Amino acid sequence: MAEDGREPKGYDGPTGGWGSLRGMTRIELSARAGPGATLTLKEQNKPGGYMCSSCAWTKPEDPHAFEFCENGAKATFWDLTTSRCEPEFFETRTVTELREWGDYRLEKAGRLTEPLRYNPDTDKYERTSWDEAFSAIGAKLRELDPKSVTFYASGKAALEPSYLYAVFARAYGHNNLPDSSNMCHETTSVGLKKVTGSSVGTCQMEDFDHVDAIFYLGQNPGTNSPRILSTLQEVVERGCRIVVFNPLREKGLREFVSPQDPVQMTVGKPTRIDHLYCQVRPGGDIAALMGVCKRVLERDAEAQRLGRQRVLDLKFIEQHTNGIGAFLKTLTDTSWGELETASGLSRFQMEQAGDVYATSSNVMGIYGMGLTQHVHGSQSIGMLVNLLLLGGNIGRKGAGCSPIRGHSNVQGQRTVGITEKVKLAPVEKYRELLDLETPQEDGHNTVHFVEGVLDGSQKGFVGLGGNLANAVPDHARVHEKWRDLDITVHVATRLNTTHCLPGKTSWILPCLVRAEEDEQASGKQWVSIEDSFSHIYGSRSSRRPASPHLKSETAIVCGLAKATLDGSNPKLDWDGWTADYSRIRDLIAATYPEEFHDMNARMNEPGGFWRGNPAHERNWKTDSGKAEFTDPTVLNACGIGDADGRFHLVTLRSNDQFNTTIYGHSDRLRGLSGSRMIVLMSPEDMRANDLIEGDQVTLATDNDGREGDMRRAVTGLKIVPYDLPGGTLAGYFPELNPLVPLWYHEELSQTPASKGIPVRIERG
Ligand SMILES: Nc1nc2c(c(=O)[nH]1)N[C@H]1C(S)=C(S)[C@@H](COP(=O)(O)OP(=O)(O)OC[C@H]3O[C@@H](n4cnc5c(=O)[nH]c(N)nc54)[C@H](O)[C@@H]3O)O[C@H]1N2
Ligand SMILES: Nc1nc2c(c(=O)[nH]1)N[C@H]1C(S)=C(S)[C@@H](COP(=O)(O)OP(=O)(O)OC[C@H]3O[C@@H](n4cnc5c(=O)[nH]c(N)nc54)[C@H](O)[C@@H]3O)O[C@H]1N2
Ligand SMILES: [Mo]
Repeated sequence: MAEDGREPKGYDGPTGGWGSLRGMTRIELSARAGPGATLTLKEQNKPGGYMCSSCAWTKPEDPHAFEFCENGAKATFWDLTTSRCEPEFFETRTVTELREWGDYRLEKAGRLTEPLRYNPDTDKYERTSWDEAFSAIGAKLRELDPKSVTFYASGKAALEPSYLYAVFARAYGHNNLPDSSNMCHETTSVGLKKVTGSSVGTCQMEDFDHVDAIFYLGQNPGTNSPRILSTLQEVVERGCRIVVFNPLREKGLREFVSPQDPVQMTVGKPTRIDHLYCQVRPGGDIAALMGVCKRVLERDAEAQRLGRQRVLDLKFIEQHTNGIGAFLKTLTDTSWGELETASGLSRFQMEQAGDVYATSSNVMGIYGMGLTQHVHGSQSIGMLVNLLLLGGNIGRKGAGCSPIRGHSNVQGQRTVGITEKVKLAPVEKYRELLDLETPQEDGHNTVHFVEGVLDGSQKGFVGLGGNLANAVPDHARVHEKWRDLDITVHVATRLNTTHCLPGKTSWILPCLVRAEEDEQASGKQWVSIEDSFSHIYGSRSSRRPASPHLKSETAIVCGLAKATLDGSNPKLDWDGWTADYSRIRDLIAATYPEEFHDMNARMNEPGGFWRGNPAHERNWKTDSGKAEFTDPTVLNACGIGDADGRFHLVTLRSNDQFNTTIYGHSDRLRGLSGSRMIVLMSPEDMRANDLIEGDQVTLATDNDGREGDMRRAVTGLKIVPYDLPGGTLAGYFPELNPLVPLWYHEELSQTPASKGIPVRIERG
């Protein structure tokens, strides 16, 4: 396949199957994964083994012989590459040169092996020692006002380093603790919490044994959480119906062949996953779900007339919910025509989906970035919860609301205190257990931090993983200003673009990956992580690290903290914690006794331990003490509506990518391959706009005349015809991030709205 161009025929195989094995092997070769990498995979997601660093989908109690998926394997191969990015690599390359490489080439240089310090005179990173790095960073951080420094976390680091990272930030003097969640599921943390009292999903694995219908919105399992496909296959095969809402016809939601099943792999037919596929337009979910609710009410009225069992669960609604009246009034006042326009669906499709709901006993809602990354994303989540509440489908076996989280420990990082919101930090416990008084005011989330970079008020950045300068909105502007920071520190496994934007002083601190052995003074260490179902698992590997100079994330956090703080608080035992992580877990257990008691003993139970969820027990931690119906203020979740010549752009991940890490150039499940600088557009829209395949265009953000705003554009994009709703375009993250204005974010959570960006097409 040409590196530049598109696979002409498109992909007609199912998800999983031989295609996924070939995809894995291709990346194993291209990543130059070391000998034994495939054997290491056998330990993945098993009790006693290590937990995959790719997605946050749950790890079953009784795992398959190979409990991993195509993309989990790619992530592991990527981590276990034999390529090394040693200090010598930088001798012949300036940072200015490397900045032009892009993340694909930079990451391909291999695993970072030794601490590096930026030398502004030579414009190069140079070898340094850990001691020198820690003490120089500590000295610089002490010079700065802590409030002007942000500690970012990208969602991979385990619970132990994450807990200590949050303690370090607060002992130093700020709550500037955004994590990747601020660009991802923060809409869930705020929006789902507002209506159910729970900031995380309410389902458990056993609910899948009882579910009859799943409403599956804005999540792409074939690429982003492939292990869920075996579960979806099982539920479909026992008769559960899956109703999908997605502007793209994603292969993983259409058909699947289990690579675990030798018969299906050789002679069997793929399993059809979707019962009904609704190609909503971007942000169309609010209206689409209102249409579904309308139908459910019609079916309920009909049941009442005929003396049949009601569709609504009246007892539940009365006992457990608040605010249905206002919602029903809005529903009655909104016409089918309005719902059709705002959703992009026909009345018939919404009615069919409503019929599935009305004829199912146990219904689950599952969603991802297609809901959270919109200006009114919390209203989309609210509307999904409305639908579930009508039938009493939360807090009951086989039912519930299940956001699919991103990074493998992103939920866990929030759980153990990485948050910019003071009210969510365990302030009392810090005082009681650590004699620590912590700052009173909220810190920066990602958007605030980036605003601070742009206006110069932020002076320092420490990143526990991630590639923040490339993951954020408006990154062309951000890149210009990032270098004005006084200090940038990156704890990382591989080189990326953000590292190539060094501040006035800058360090790269290389760390172990989860699939490597972590040996400290008291012996080999376990770490722990939390999945999307709030289960906590131990993780350990016996694989030799990529370099003898690497440190664990825990050791690095402790090293930085010790060098930065004045050492006057004997309770902050950074050396002791590094020597023995079980002591950190004791501290986590003491901080959150209800959820984490006996953590050291319980984390290695098969299937992990569950830290519980009040909404699962119908205990609603909301202001009213009940689950809240949402009365929507808009019908479409995009922040800027329709206008002549305006399209709404969705930014996507390909099947060969983990966020900004690009493994290769094949987006197999969408039948796309080659250049990532493409714009997908429906053939009808192409005709109407006089465009043909391969035409070169520029996309420019349409800010609806916002005063004082700048021009944002990405050039050099090629048009590719694709099955999409009218008025919709799609292309890749992070290449299209310069089009997302920093101010275009979710209304309650400030999650950047990367799924419904208003743009115009310019030729050339
Ligand atoms: N292999 C791999 N695994 C990953 C990642 C990765 O990059 N690669 N990233 C990890 C991370 S951090 C995260 S957050 C998750 C992300 O996983 P997802 O939540 O699946 O996120 P996206 O890939 O951004 O796309 C979401 C889906 O939403 C659809 N969509 C877009 N707009 C709308 C809309 O308005 N309505 C509806 N209903 N659908 C819409 C898109 O077509 C797409 O299918 O995956 C995690 N797992
Ligand atoms: N337009 C648009 N923008 C988006 C999104 C979108 O859908 N569209 N999605 C958003 C989402 S959901 C997210 S989560 C963010 C992602 O944003 P980030 O989390 O900041 O980005 P990643 O690409 O996951 O970070 C990759 C880097 O992490 C480092 N790394 C990898 N493994 C480890 C490890 O084990 N430890 C440490 N310390 N470092 C490691 C490597 O150096 C690698 O280069 O992007 C967001 N941005
Ligand atoms: Mo994410």
